[in-house]
Amino acid sequence: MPVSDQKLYLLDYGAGNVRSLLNAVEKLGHRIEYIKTVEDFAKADKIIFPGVGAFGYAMRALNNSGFAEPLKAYIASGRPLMGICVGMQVLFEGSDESPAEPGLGIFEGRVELFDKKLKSVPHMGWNAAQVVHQENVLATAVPEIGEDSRYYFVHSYAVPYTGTGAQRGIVHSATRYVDQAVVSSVWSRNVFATQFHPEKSGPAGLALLRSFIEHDLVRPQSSAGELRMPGDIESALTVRVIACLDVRANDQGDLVVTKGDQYDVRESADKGGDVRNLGKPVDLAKRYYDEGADEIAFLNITSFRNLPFRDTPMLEVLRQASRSIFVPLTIGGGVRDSVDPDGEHVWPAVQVAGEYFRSGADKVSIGSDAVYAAEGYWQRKAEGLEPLDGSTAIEQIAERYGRQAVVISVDPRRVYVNSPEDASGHHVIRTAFPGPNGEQYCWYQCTVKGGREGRDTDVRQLVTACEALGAGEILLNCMDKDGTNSGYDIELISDTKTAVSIPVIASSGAGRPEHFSEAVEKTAVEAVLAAGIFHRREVPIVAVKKHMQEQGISIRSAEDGV
Ligand code: 1PR
Repeated sequence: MPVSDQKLYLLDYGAGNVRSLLNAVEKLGHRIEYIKTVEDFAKADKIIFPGVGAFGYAMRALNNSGFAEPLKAYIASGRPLMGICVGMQVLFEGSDESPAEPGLGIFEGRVELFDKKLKSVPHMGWNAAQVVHQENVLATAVPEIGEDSRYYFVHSYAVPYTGTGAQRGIVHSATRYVDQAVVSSVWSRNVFATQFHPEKSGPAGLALLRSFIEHDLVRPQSSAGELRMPGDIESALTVRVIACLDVRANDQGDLVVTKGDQYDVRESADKGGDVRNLGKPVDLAKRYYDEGADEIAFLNITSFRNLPFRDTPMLEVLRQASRSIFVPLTIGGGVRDSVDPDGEHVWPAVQVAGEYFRSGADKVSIGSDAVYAAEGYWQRKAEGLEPLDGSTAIEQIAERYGRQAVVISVDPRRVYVNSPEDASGHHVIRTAFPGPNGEQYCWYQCTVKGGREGRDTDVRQLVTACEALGAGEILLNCMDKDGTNSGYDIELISDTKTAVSIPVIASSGAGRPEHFSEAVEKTAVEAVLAAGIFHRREVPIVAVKKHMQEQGISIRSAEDGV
């Protein structure tokens, strides 16, 4: 059947962002329809089954919609299915994530929580999918999965790779995350499924999706045999390089990418005092994708002034950007419970986040509201109450869309003190960069509303509370360093990195390629972010990656990104 005539369907159980996948399929020149009723299974020639969020949520949704049995029957019929992420996990018997909820049981085995002892969880970033068959029969069958390619993974649970027993007939590739080897793709007859997200894996991921859509990925019979042992699977996780775009309306009302010096985004009075304009958000983001950025972040920096999902130009930016950018997109700004200007309508933060996800975001970042949430968390603890009461945006968004979708954007500034006793109980560090009066210590004060208001909360209190509430990642800015080009605040980053077990993104102050490698080598952060030097074309992303590679830091190569 000509590819153009085939009926390609998407099995969406309403978990979250399928926009990225739709965009990727459209980019490849194909149309995809939603499975809306049980009858649609009979019409489908091929099904893509993406998954976002929790295992239990996915299984309940499949069962409640009556789709679980038709899906099994579809698979038994021999027609092709591609599962993605949780869409792969539910093919197994069950998961630690939701022990009460059995999986579809197509494959033997269970999904288990990563062991957090030696590494950050979730496993988030670009890693290799290493074909496990000894004779490599399968490597040539899906040429798009190459040993050198990197794919975007984001998950806290995985099927441990053993290379024995039932895995012989089904495992296609495995991936190492520090001390653990896990299954990264399965391939059994007409079912091909990946733990990683092809739709977010740049050109390498799009090539794999194209292969599924345009060819028949049916596993060759001859492929049973010995598999590589877990110890042979090498670690290949890369450090992510993220381009960040601070977006706001300028004085003419147009949305522009701006960039401040220590959060002040206006030109000096003698230059007119206008909001600095460094380019158009979608154009700039596309440029960074083409140049090999591993992730793009948009921060809607004046969203505390108005309701973000009334902010249709910003949503339009996201929609347009997500049509041509196939790496993860984060959006921040205004993710909080909001009241309509008429004072009648309350819009819960989870709804604001939902609007961002539907417009193409993969993650939302929460700034001010995270500080208030952390303050509430510590208050409840102090009062002997249950600190996790489900009331915060972090808990609600993590529950609905998965914790990997919740990034905490931290906007701290240094408060210098002469001794730890002067810090009113806040977590202090001894600094190698003394304060203006020779103070040897400092604590990091959290701010809200774009740095306009300081709070009586320190960064350590914020990040530990947010991790407990369900956040998946920390975007660690620093107001003292922002826009200075003088390098990251290594003291802040090191201190924060040791306080949490979720990934940390170093941000603020990058001015030279050496600053990126310094942050990785000294603090072991999972990702490095910059804004100004990329916008002003002072240092291109490839130069940063080339330098990091020369320093022996694992990065996603330019060929994979461009
Ligand atoms: O509080 O949830 O509504 O979110 C508002 C978001 O907007 C927060 O994430 C906050 O960081 C951001 N924001 C608010 N005001 C500003 C400002 O600059 N006036 N931007 C602002 C903060 C910091 C970084 C920046 C890095 C790297 N920008 O995102 O990109 O510091 O810069 P550099 O490489 O040039 O040094 P909410």
